[in-house]
Amino acid sequence: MTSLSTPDTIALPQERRLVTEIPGPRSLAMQARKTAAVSAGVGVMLPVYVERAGGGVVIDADGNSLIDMGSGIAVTTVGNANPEVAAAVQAQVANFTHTCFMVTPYAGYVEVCEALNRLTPGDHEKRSALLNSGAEAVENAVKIARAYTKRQAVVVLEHGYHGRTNLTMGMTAKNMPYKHSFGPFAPEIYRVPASYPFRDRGLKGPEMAEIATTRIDREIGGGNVAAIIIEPIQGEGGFIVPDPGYFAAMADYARAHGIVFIADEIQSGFCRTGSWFASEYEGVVPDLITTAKGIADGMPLAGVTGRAEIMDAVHPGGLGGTYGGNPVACAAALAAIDWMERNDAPALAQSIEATMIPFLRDLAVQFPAIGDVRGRGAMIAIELVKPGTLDPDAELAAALNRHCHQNGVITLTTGTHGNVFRFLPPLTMPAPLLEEALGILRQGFEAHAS
Ligand code: PLZ
Repeated sequence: MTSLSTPDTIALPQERRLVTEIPGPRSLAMQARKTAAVSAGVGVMLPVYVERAGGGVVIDADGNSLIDMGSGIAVTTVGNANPEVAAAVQAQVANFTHTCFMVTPYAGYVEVCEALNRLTPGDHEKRSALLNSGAEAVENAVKIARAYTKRQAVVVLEHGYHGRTNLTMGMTAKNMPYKHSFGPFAPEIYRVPASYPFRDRGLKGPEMAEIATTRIDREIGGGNVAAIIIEPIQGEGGFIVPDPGYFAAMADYARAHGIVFIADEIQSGFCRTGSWFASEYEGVVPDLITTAKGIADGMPLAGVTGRAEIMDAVHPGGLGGTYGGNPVACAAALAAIDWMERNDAPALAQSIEATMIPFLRDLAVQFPAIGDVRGRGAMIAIELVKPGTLDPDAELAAALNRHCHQNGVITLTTGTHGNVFRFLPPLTMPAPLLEEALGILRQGFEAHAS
């Protein structure tokens, strides 16, 4: 088994190396203990038990070194156990682990809020609040929007994903596995069409926005809506990049009706898409923005950031939680953000896109099962269909996923129909490893696709 040396003293070899079947015997033994100890409701996609990770690799209990094309679902953007983040966490954890910011505060929380206010789109005056998870950030954004507007309705999109708590589960589109048998859901949630260029039969972004806003006018009334909340690139829905103009038109509609426009950038934010925030691609300045995932390299941290007058509309004490903005998570975030700024993280994501998109387009010419190639930066996907149709091919996505896993590449599927194969490499992925992962994907197509 790999010896556990500290990440800042010995870099992990950046290689794909398989020494057992995937999963290997040690992982399988642990998976048997998992089945006996952990609720069956908590699923595991690939039961390799991790011992170390960094750069572009994950090393398991059997000594296999796998290429990481998932970043723990878009979280370890600056590299798993990034040495600078690890050092900041170690220093903080040795000083103090917790006080509760609402009881006796500390500078790290304020500094993360200052960074969020500075880095998010728009140069207006902003405020932030820190929470523990993406779902909690979305819940708080809705609370804030309702307090500010004194309205109740919340508008979300088809294919949207916002979390697994009761409110955010209701805001999420997909039944299985997120909602099935877990109702009743919170009231006053309304779903309108998204822009999904591959499936909109030629309808353009502004036309899809017209359909969505007409629906809001007719069925809810714009004046009753507290918030419209949209992922600028839909993540769990299938890495759906809206057609140009859709996102901006929805923001314009919100502004015209006094509705708080919230961008859920939990998956697309923090340089993942080749800019700091994906809202920037349409020049949209959201009223509020939710962040999590990439903000702190895996330490649990999330934020809501937005216009000062909206964020300050909540009564004092109305926002908070025991752990929100935990000092160790804040230290990680400050180190991760500093790394992103010094290493021009948006450019790193763009260079991943520059490698992946041409490769996948080329693959799509060879394999017509690839109906669509899309995404930005290091958030890239292919949508798989029965050739020549729009019929989703979830079986092929599952077969390719298995192929990649068995050959030492950690990949993920996504999408309302489970037929989207997605890539979320860390920005520290060495170029040769990225090429190697793509080569294994090609072999998967050769073995499984027509
Ligand atoms: N909003 C846009 O992508 C989390 C979900 C994984 P939490 N996406 C990964 C799973 O199956 O639970 C997500 C997101 C967007 C909100 C969330 C929720 O963030 O930190 O998982 O609560």
